[in-house]
Amino acid sequence: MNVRILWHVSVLATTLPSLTSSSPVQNVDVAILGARLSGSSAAGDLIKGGVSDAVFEARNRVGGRVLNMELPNGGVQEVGAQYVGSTQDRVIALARSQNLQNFRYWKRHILQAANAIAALNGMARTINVESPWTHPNASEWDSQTFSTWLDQNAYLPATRALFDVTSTSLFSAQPEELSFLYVIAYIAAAGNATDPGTLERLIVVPGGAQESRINGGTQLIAIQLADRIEFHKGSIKLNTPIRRIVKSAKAVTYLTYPYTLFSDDPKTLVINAKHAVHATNLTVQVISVDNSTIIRATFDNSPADASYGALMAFIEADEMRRLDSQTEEQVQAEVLGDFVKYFGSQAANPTGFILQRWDLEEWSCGAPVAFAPPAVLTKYGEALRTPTSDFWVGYMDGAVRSGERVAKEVLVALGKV
Ligand SMILES: *[C@@H]1O[C@H](CO)[C@@H](O)[C@H](O)[C@H]1NC(C)=O
Ligand SMILES: *[C@@H]1O[C@H](CO)[C@@H](O)[C@H](O)[C@H]1NC(C)=O
Ligand SMILES: *[C@@H]1O[C@H](CO)[C@@H](O)[C@H](O)[C@H]1NC(C)=O
Ligand SMILES: CC(=O)N[C@H]1CO[C@H](CO)[C@@H](O)[C@@H]1O
Repeated sequence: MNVRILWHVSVLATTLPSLTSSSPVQNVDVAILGARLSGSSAAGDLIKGGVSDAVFEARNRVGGRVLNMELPNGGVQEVGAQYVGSTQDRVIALARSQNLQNFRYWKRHILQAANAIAALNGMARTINVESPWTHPNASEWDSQTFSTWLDQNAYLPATRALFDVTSTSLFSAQPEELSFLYVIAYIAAAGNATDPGTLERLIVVPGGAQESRINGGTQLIAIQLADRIEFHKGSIKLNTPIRRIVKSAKAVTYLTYPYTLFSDDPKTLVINAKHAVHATNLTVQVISVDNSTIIRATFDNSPADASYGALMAFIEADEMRRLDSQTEEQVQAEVLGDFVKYFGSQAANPTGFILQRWDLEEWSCGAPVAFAPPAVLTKYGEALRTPTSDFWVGYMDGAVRSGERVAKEVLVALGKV
């Protein structure tokens, strides 16, 4: 049987323990790397389809960059992915099937630079979301940055400032870092098979990707997926980073673990799997174009019942790079300084404060999404795209779509459907 390697896994260039005949062996039909939304939804579908599987997760929790945190008042705040919106049908259907309720929390629209947005949307409509690199203008667009295009099409200072904030909010990257083709393809993916992607759907709140939140916090989706896997006697192994994958002549995958960046434990466990699924790898109250602030956008993050008030903000791209080496206290002081500028002196004394530094997390290395600089999509697009979703790449919806697709493909390959 062919071994399918879905999704790229980076292998660390350290000395790896060797496989020995004394290593314990576990046999499963399918081994799944990563208890994120994609891996967990695939695992649940596979188990329902009669396939034995095991999920291996490096962290001590499920959900990846979907993470709930508790405030001192008991309220739940997401510090990772939290919004769901129009055309994100699969993640909304999954949450509904789990009896999770979404709610609309927004009050205001953002201004739009209408002509540039219409031009971007027009280009996005001509993209084939399955293979953006086959577009007749792919080479031209992939050889320039988003910034180059903005220099010509959004050069008025106020318009440019809005696009700069849009870029850092969507990608946590400056326009100078992004391939223009990647930006167009990302806009094209902000839709589904019947509703083409638009930039508005990425950035506005009503009708867009940030339209709704999930009552109780989005990590409940990952936690319930994990419960479904365990209910069906599947397993999720936490604290289990997979460091090495070996294909043998019999086309069986061996996955060896455990040891972490910091300990070199020579123990290995060998897992024999017929298939491997690699599932490893977000409007607004304030939009600020004042480059002396580190917070450029804030969101009302109060719970559905408004029992307390919460503000959420991102520190993006160059601002976060500047703060990477600072302590939590220093970052908190800068954030509260900006909040006071926007909301007044009351904002200086919150009853609780949560700082989540995704850029310092070993198993994420940053957030919210991976992006392509120029010349990556046209060269490697096919290899990068195969395992992921055509729509809502980088969003919870795209994760659920890819998990569901992979489960279907594996069930077909194993002759279960
Ligand atoms: C696309 O999204 C819209 C809004 O969520 C939905 O009504 C429509 O059924 C979706 N189309 C498909 C093909 O899923
Ligand atoms: C592709 O590029 C050509 C030349 O720059 C331009 O005229 C054309 O409008 C572009 N196509 C799209 C879909 O933007
Ligand atoms: C902030 O913006 C002003 C005006 O656009 C510019 O002159 C200045 O260099 C910018 N400062 C930083 C730190 O980017
Ligand atoms: C396993 C894997 O592909 N990890 C990647 C996740 O995304 C970060 C940031 O985009 C990469 O640095 C990792 O290599």
